[in-house]
Amino acid sequence: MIESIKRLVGTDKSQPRTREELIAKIRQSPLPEHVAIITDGNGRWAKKRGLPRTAGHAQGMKRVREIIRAADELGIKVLTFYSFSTENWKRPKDEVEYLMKLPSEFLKTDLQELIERNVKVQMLGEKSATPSYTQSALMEFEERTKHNTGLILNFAINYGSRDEILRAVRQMIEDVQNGHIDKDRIDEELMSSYLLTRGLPDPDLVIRTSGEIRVSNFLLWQLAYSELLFTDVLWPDFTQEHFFLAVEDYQRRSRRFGAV
Ligand code: V0D
Repeated sequence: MIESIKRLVGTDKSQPRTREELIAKIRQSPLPEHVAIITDGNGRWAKKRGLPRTAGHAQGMKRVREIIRAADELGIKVLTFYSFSTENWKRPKDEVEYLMKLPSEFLKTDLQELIERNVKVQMLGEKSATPSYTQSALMEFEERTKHNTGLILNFAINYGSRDEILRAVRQMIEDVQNGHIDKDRIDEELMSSYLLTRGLPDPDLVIRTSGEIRVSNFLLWQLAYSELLFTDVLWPDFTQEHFFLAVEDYQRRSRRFGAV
């Protein structure tokens, strides 16, 4: 269990609380605008049960769906999932193939609900390296939800933060050379505008499941001031309640330490 959640549960004398009480309480305090999640532990979850790793990914996708609903219900503005890193190509071929089918799977089961929820789906990362059936599912999500004004849902697919920063630097140098920008005008705001997250607020809260205490090339520039929450819970076991408690933990931490 999340260390800070253990602490929270242990010190909260008003236990037990219903889901609705928890949500109502959370909505009384400032929310994190942007929550980003590293969804780790699908393989380990499956191994513990003697199942193929792909079974962990299937259960992981169900949790993605539940957390989208929870974030939408709370009124969070941006939710980002680190679904596939540039490193993940090194996994067994059949596992990569399975992962690449998930977006089209998700399209069949969830696009309608996301449209009804007014969710806007966006991608971070280089789509062009993925198979054509993956690309068309991703494009259909983006296309069919591009005018929506509710929750912004980002999937980082084939994403790596150092690569993102390098591309930004190269583009900025080109724009200095062709006179579009002035070298002396390069500041944090301009740099942010060259990143894939342009236009989005930086993550306020980053959650990583499954016990690893690293950021692993995820949003390195953007998480300069983020609250980080690491939990031993494996992603396929991460429920809405874990999410609500994580947000509540964030609220307690940001009250204590102020905005920075
Ligand atoms: C596996 C846990 C949803 C993380 C969740 C291609 C690892 C299940 C999507 C998805 C993955 C992506 C884009 C989109 C709609 C859905 C997804 C991948 C992996 C990598 F528009 N789950 N999911 N994509 N997993």
